[in-house]
Amino acid sequence: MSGGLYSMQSKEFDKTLDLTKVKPYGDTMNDGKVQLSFTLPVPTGAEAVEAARQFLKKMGFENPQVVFYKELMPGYTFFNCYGSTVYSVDYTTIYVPKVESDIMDMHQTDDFIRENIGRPLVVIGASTGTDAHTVGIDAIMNMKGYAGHYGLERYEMIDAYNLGSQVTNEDFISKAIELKADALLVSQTVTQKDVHINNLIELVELLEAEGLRDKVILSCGGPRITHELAKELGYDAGFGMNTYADDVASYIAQEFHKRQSVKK
Ligand code: B12
Repeated sequence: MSGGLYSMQSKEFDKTLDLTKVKPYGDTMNDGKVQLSFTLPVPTGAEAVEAARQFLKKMGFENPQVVFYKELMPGYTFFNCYGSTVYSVDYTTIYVPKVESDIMDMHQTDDFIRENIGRPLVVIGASTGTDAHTVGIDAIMNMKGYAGHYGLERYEMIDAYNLGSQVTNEDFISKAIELKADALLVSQTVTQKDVHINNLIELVELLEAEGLRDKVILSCGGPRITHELAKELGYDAGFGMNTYADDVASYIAQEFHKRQSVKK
């Protein structure tokens, strides 16, 4: 069951909000106002604007309006549009599997590890396979952090190793063995032709072959990664957009402690 403080506040603000039939909010509750942009492969002009309007109608928008258009190159027109959608969603039935942990800040996580584990946790991260995107894994690991959240390298009780990008699964595992890693962080940004799925599965298979899978906390992340997908692929946790180091550090610390307690 979804809801939360924000919706409660909206409910107090406007009595017409019905969480079983939620529509986008523009100027007034339930007006269904949506802004969207797209390109049509047609020459710029009145016919292009009409084509965009008809397209919006077919998508279920009432009162469609093209508010901006521009030729991108001959034969292509870009549009910014508004419309009121006729559709709604039942917010009360939404269930999204998520990583379950209490999110702590850097100092709280350091204290938690110091008190409950008593030694620094070794965490290695990389953008693996052919993926050359480093900004996501850097955001999580870099000393200077991201959006005001320090990365794992800044944590006193985490020994963080960022191996960079295009790291093969074999090299990633070798490094995990060499450093006696407690947790592995895999970043995947490119999802064309499901390259991330194959690559993520391969890592799990190689870890299993080495007898390592159960000895590490295995997490993956990226803009198109969900916790649900990660679990399906044999990972312990998956992190998507808007993740900060705090989220993953809290999870690793608490999960490590939980496993330690089970072993005792
Ligand atoms: C910068 C960029 C590049 C740079 C990368 C530079 C670098 N050093 O990283 C360069 C120019 C090299 C590049 C190359 C390519 N790119 Co590019 N790139 C981008 C771009 C513009 C931004 C990505 C980014 O940095 N985001 C910012 C970070 C902070 O966000 P994030 O990655 O989502 O990370 C956050 C979360 O996802 C999460 N997270 C991420 N990883 C992890 C890991 C763990 C463990 C955890 C816990 C959390 C976590 O935490 C982060 C912080 O909140 C995107 C488009 C876009 N606007 O997103 C395209 C984009 C990702 N690129 C794309 C493509 C296709 C490519 C190329 C294949 C293009 C080409 N044909 O050559 C190549 C890739 C080659 C390769 N072998 O990988 C596509 C991917 C499409 C797809 N679905 O697969 C995108 C979406 C552009 C597009 N719309 O087509 N790219």
